[in-house]
Amino acid sequence: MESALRAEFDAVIPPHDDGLDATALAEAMRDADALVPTVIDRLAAPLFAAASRCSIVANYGVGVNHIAFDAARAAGVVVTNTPDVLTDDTADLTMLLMLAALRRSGEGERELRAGRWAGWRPTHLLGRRLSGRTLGIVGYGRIGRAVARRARDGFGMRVLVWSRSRPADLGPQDGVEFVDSLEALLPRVDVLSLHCPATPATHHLIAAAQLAQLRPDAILVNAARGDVVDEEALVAALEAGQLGGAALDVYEHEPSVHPGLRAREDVVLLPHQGSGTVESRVAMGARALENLRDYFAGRPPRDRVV
Ligand code: 8YV
Repeated sequence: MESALRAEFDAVIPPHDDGLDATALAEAMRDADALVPTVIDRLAAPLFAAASRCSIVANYGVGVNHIAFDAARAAGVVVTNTPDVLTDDTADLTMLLMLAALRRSGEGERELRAGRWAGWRPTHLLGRRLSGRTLGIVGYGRIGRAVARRARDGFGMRVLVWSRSRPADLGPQDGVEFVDSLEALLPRVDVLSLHCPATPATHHLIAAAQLAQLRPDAILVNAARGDVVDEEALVAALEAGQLGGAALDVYEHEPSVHPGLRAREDVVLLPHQGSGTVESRVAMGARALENLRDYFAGRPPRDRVV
């Protein structure tokens, strides 16, 4: 992306992979016409309230919950994201999380690397089968649909879906059952997988009351955003044996991860790797660039969210 950006724009690219703090972000927005942030750049409301030259934030990523988009809208700043190009990789990683939790692959690898493996035994590290189980999907956007397809076609799973509003185009061709409420979905699933955006309405959508409705052997999978789950409540529910495990790629307070999660063998923990393939990351850069190019050429950017 770097050379493509430089070819078309007078680009200032930090010499490191870290996010920018509020001061550096304010400077960037004051001095540049456009900003390309990532999920680790917190674009809080005051940054938009301050007089700045920046008129477009072309986010590198699909989730925009790190951007105060009401403030962006009020300041007349356009916000775009990079959907589609990371859908397959994020859905693949979601399947990996499900398999890792049910087949106890983290436990197995930790045991082997620690030199504790004593060889094959008939009852050693027995997991549970993913194929044929019932999957509950919360949020039926691009990624939710891609997970549903994989689960149904690849693993013969029964797929139940709940989202805040029933998708208008949902039909028999989807091969999923739409459930009217989250409460009705929770007790029916073996695996609950979250694919909704992080908004005020989805903050702690999965909290103590919802976790208590899951089956005691159900697995919670989250490759969406950490704060959709009340992490404190999740740890308490796991400790109380209210669910059978969790497999997470995102956390409430990244990069810090609740010690109660890190301590548990029945929890799979990945460091926000959903779109982490060369293919996705290159395509995300190209998509952000395309949005910038269109905007500055006076065309509507295809991925405008604000
Ligand atoms: C990205 C993501 O790696 O696109 C998203 O919403 O969570 C990740 O896939 C990250 O956002 C990049 O900024």
